[in-house]
Amino acid sequence: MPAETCPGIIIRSQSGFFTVQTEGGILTCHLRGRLKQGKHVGDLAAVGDRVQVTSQLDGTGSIEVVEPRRSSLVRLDPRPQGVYQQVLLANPDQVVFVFACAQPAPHLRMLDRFLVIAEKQHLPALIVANKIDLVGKAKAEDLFGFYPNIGYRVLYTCARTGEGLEELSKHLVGKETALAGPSGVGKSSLLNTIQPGLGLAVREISEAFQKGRHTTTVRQLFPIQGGGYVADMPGLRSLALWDTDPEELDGYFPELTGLVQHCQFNDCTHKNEPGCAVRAAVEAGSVNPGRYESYLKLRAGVE
Ligand SMILES: Nc1nc2c(ncn2[C@@H]2O[C@H](COP(=O)(O)OP(=O)(O)OP(=O)(O)O)[C@@H](O)[C@H]2O)c(=O)[nH]1
Ligand SMILES: [Mg+2]
Ligand SMILES: [Zn+2]
Repeated sequence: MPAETCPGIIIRSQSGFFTVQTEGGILTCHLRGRLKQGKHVGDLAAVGDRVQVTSQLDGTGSIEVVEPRRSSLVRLDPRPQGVYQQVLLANPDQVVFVFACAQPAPHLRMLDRFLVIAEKQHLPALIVANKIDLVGKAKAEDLFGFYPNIGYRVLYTCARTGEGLEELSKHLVGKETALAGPSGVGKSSLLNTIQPGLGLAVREISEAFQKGRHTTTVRQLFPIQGGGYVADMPGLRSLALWDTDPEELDGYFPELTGLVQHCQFNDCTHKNEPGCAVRAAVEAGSVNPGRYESYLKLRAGVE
């Protein structure tokens, strides 16, 4: 019985079932068996994938084709039979990293690691400094203010008062965005305020600072008004920098890429070699010392 296919986008995936948004509505689908044949080293279908589906008489659907991805946010998962590529999000246009100015205190070395991951996966990154009500704009700019100098835009927001949310919305419209950041920084709160009606679970203040699991655990794309989708991505903390050569790291720090060619040794590790242009720039104050610390930490991790 040949059925007509129609295009759609996977907006949710759970236990082998995919929720697909099509023009005609939402369809719960499974992956057509023949797509699973042969060897595969990563997720065949993931949230964000553009697909072709057919609908069955019982009202469910079947994914017939997964279109090639134009980008993806991937986590490598070591398994006994080899490293498996887990696709956290297919086809993102950008990643938005949300950190709080306080409660929890921003861990900028973690932000730097996220930025390197975005660079490595060729995804434009935007930084959101949320909870500015807790510290004031001036202190917030003390914390995050140098990032624009190295090419990362910073938006200052407050999910409580709505400050900065109009600008954030502008950056989200028409794009597919991965929203990431530590637990408790207000990712779900921001989405709820931008898009009333989503009703995402937000942690109670009393539990907000307990370490452990994210309140948000299901991977899902939310359509936003005016077009586009946002994915609230829990658990990026465990996203390791995989398969990266130490020298490659230079290329993922935008403020270092133009400098390294001026180091005296072309295999300079920028730690303590004589004639190191990176160290000279740190000492002269043109490279942020915290970023240099992040560089050394990451470099030690991939060596
Ligand atoms: N003062 C203040 N509190 C905020 C702001 N945004 C969020 N919160 C509070 O911060 C706590 C955590 O918010 P969530 O939205 O659940 O944080 P999340 O980033 O989604 O956390 P996970 O789902 O665990 O990753 C809640 O108590 C919110 O009310 C803000 O701009 N200012
Ligand atoms: Mg959340
Ligand atoms: Zn050097």
